[in-house]
Amino acid sequence: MDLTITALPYEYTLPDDLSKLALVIIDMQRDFMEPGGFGDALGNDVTRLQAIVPALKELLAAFRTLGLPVIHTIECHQPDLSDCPPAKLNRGKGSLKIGDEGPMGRILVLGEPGNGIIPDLAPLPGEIVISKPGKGAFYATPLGAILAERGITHLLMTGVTTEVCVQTTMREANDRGYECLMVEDCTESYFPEFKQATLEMVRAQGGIVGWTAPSANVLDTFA
Ligand code: C5J
Repeated sequence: MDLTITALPYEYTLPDDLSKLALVIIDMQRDFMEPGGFGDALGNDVTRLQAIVPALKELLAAFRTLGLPVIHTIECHQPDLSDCPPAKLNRGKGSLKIGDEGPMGRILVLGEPGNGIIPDLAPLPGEIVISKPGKGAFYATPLGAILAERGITHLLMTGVTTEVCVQTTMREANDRGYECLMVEDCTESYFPEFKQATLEMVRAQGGIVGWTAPSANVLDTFA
């Protein structure tokens, strides 16, 4: 297998041992993807996020076929909201706040129907699922310890939303020394211009935060 992915700002080199490469799928939850969830309560058009599901499903299937690590994250809070700082709880003045009862259960609360991952991308037994109270997946979670324990050094970043939880996690990972590539057609934002700006800013200055590439280039490398 050729261990390079055609990417920007230049080719991304995979580790010799592919088990050191993980697919990170950020927050593909009904709360962000479907009407009646957190994203919708904040006034966003959630339907546009659906566009990435087929490509992400294909990439996930490739990782599963190769037996490579897959890490899902969910943004969520405990039912008593003890892990939700007032600054987050009160931000936004949306139609529903975190913890309020919505059509899919309590908004952004762990275990509620709306807080789960969409069925198309449901985790399989054995795949890691990180519950995170913040935007970044390293904050107040065991993610760093899990990656270190498994010797994972390279991360393919996907999910929603590009400029919030995906970018925050990629920046956290970059500062911790991980080689990160954001998969362009497997991440989406409520704001197309923010997605474009994020892709450009992470790969600017020689890849100051990392690389970007379309999923076809990743799949070509695996073929
Ligand atoms: C947001 C996320 N946008 N998963 N969360 O609040 O990006």
